[in-house]
Amino acid sequence: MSTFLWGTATAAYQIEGAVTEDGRGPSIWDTFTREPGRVRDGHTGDVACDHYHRTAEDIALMSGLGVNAYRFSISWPRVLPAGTGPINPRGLAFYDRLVDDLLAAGITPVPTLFHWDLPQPLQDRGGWLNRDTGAAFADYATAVATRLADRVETWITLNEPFVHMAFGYALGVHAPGRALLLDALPAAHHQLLGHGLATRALRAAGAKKVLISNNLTPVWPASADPADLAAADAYDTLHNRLFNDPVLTGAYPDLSAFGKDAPGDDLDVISTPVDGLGVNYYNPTRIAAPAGPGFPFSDAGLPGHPTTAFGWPVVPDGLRELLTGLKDRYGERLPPLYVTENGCSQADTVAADGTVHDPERIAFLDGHVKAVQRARDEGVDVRGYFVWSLLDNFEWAEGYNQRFGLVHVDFATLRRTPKSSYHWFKAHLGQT
Ligand code: GBH
Repeated sequence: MSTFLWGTATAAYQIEGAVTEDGRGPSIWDTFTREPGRVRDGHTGDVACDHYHRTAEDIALMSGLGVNAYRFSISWPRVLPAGTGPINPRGLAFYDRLVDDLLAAGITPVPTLFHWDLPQPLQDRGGWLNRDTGAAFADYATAVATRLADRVETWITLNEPFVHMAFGYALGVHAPGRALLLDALPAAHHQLLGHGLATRALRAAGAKKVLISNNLTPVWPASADPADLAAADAYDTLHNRLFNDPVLTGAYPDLSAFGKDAPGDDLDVISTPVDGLGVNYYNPTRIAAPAGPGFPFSDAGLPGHPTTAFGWPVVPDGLRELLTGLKDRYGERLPPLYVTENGCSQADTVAADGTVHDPERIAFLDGHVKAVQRARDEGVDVRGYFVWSLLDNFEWAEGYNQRFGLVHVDFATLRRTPKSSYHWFKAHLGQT
């Protein structure tokens, strides 16, 4: 039996800063954050947590926490500033050192190749609406794995292609800020194609395990009314099945509720076997019949539960339901599961005595870790759990206004302060 991975997760644009250093090229988030009105308070990732210059301190924080794994993302525009073409040696060297330093600290590196920071030159050619981006992604995967796969065993291709498609291309609330509604669907297919091509490229370069991390949600119909049931089924198709079925079964779900034909090509590449499925879980979603034109469903909200600072409902058993539901749906085709993100934002402040007291986060993590254990008791093969996040960081359209870290960051001084949840998690790991 392999060791259960207990870790923390971060993403490059959310923590690194140093956006013009050592030859890094611009990403779509550098562009988006400069457009007025896109991000709350006009915040950008220019400095973020300054992790690029504080990796030693951040690795020490993880050593102190006692985790055995770290999920981070590699910035494509640091490695390939133009998106394709020549490698930027200084960009790749940063991750090479990071991997060495993690291994020296006894922490297994688990890199994600794409966590939403597409090189801007590729967006100028359509980004994920352009099928060539899939091939470019595979070349980038080759460049990184050729350098790191001698030491990195487990790789994640994409982070949450659903959220990137929905927020970035359908609704326009994330970079690249396109609001194409259902015409965003090609961004799903090309991300999936990129995932499949990159999976093959990673293996060819020596990667042992390849995962994709999908943001998944249990879908709860608002009532037993057939219109609500049909809407819930449509939402489940779009949010969960669109990015799981092609990878795990080689077939798209029926998209007729969206008035679309599913793509018929590339499924052999997309369904290249993976060694695990990354599951990012935040909350269930309650769905009702559409309230107007546009999408064949509407979000009914989920009252009656505690909420995070973001207003998201806290439903720990939703994670058990999600994990067991995957086993029920995919059966023998389901690879081992890794919870690659789970966590909550809270309005954390440093008290006069220098401590950060976050009992709601402790309750959140305790409830969700127990839910994972219940799923394992019910026979689901779960092999890892990563807290989102190690540090408070740049929370996309919310800027620095939502704090998800086990470690508080004062964004004026960049001072790190472990929260009480950090001490709780450390003690909890000691018992597992
Ligand atoms: C992840 O996305 C990202 O991978 C990560 O970068 C990010 O920082 C982190 O989570 C925290 O946001 O409207 O109440 O039903 C999470 C995607 C999409 C999950 C919105 C929760 C809606 C909650 N999220 N979703 S609700």
